[in-house]
Amino acid sequence: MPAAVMGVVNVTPDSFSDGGRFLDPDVAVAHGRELARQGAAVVDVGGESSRPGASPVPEAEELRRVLPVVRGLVPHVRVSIDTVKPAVAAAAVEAGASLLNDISGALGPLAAELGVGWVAMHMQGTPATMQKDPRYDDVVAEVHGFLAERASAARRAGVEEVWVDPGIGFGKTLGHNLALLHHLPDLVALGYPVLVGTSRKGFLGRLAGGPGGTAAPPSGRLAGSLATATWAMVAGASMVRVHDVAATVQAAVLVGGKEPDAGATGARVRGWRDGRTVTARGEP
Ligand code: HH2
Repeated sequence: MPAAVMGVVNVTPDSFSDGGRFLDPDVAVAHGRELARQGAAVVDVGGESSRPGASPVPEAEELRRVLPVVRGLVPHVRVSIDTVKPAVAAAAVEAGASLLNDISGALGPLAAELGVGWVAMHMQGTPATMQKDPRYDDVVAEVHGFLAERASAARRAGVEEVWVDPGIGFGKTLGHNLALLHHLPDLVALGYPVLVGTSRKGFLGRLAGGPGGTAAPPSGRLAGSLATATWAMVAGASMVRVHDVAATVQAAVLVGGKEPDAGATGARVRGWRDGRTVTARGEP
């Protein structure tokens, strides 16, 4: 089963790579539908940037941004809601989202209550300060330990679909990100489906290098994004979170090693590796 591709729709003015492009709900829904057509199994809708230095958005504003987009996409593709606010998560689920993408790693009990899937991501600190001076004694052991503990608590609380995500770029230096990517097979070995998000992130800009020793801008990070997504899938990740869906679906098919059915792009390139298939609406 090839890995699934999660496409990103940021309904924000300030996201680091696509801020301001999808603030109009109609434009956001059209983009999400296009990502689904390109093969995204899940479209992740977010109304608050978590880029380094970002400040929180008031709850009412986040709701205003995401709800029309969730409602517009739900008939067409499985929708996840990228939020750390319980009220936003609950309203998005009411509107049809079936996966909580939780960068705080704290909403497991809410996912249990709402009866939806949950992505537990690791972050050190908060977006406002996380990249100031991230420190770990052993980044791999600490991140994997945190995720194992949160995931098993969520399972015990009754969440059936629990994903773990090392949180690339969230309170991590270039070295921390590379170590976590290198040790992905150990995270996969914990037994939970793994989601990885590297798409267009700053550490790839540093690797790509822009003029005069500066970091390459997000538009110059496709090579690194694809290389890391491909590596993550080879290492056993069951889903990758990306902005460039069409290119990543090609990589997913190549890594999966199976020709897609005639007429299918990612519409049938979806699922996770515990043997279950996920349909567009998220039912096993
Ligand atoms: N990365 C971002 C946002 N949400 N969720 C998960 N599970 N994993 C990630 O790696 C992850 C995430 C940051 O990317 P983006 O949404 O494009 O930017 P911004 O936070 O500026 O909106």
